[in-house]
Amino acid sequence: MRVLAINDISCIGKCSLSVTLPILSACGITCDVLPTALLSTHTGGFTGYTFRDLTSDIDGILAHWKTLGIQFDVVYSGYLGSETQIQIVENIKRDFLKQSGIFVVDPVMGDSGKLYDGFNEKYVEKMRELCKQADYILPNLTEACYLSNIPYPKTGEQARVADILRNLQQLCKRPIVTGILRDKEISICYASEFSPLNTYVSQNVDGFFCGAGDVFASAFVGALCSGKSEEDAIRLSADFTNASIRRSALEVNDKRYGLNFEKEIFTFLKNLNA
Ligand code: PXL
Repeated sequence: MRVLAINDISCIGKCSLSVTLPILSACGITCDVLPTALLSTHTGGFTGYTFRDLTSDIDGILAHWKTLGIQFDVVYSGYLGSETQIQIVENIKRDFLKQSGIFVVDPVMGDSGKLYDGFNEKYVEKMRELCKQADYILPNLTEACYLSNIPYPKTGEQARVADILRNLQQLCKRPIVTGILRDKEISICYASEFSPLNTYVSQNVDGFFCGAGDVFASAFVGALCSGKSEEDAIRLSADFTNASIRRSALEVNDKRYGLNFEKEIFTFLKNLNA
């Protein structure tokens, strides 16, 4: 089983490839990487970070891979720095994903109702095109609202989850929307083969952690690659993410530094292999 993870390297802050590599390796899966950008930290809450766009390296990397005849079982894309990089990922899916392979898109663009630094509506439009190529998309609620053209819920309002999923299904058959808050609960809502609206509920822990979406998505890919059904993969990766958040709420003072997911890997693997 060979996964290609396309994502940035944020040197500090435990997100993107820094999260995906250890989680997939722990699952016993080969994780090859295509770094999209090199940042001194991620962009969530830090100021003054450096950002090196690696687009100009990618053509040469892909040309070399072609000479090796490499093909992937899974392509999983995350943070992409530009519309050009979205196009490159579409081409990678076409050229390097096995016929029976799985394409997972985490449309990393924003959180808490807002787009991250450097993204705009044109980028969202291009991301919709990429989502159309995907087998699974894993937006958080903010990204789901942007992709589905439904306003992000105001304080006290509930998210229009059924509408959001219906609109997302016009892009991709299997949307999985994370981070839907209701009272003391946080849910993942998804459209499956069996029903247009399924919900997996966890207890919410106050505080926003950067990289939680990457922990969830990486574990989801790891579980799928371990032969789990979509439903089981969602449950296992949600439990792992939730346990990591719970631990970090006690251990991490500055939430920008990401989740202490490392010590939860053992339990995740035990559940994965139960
Ligand atoms: O975890 C999402 C993410 C990934 N990569 C970069 C980010 C963020 C979120 O802020 O800034 C560079």
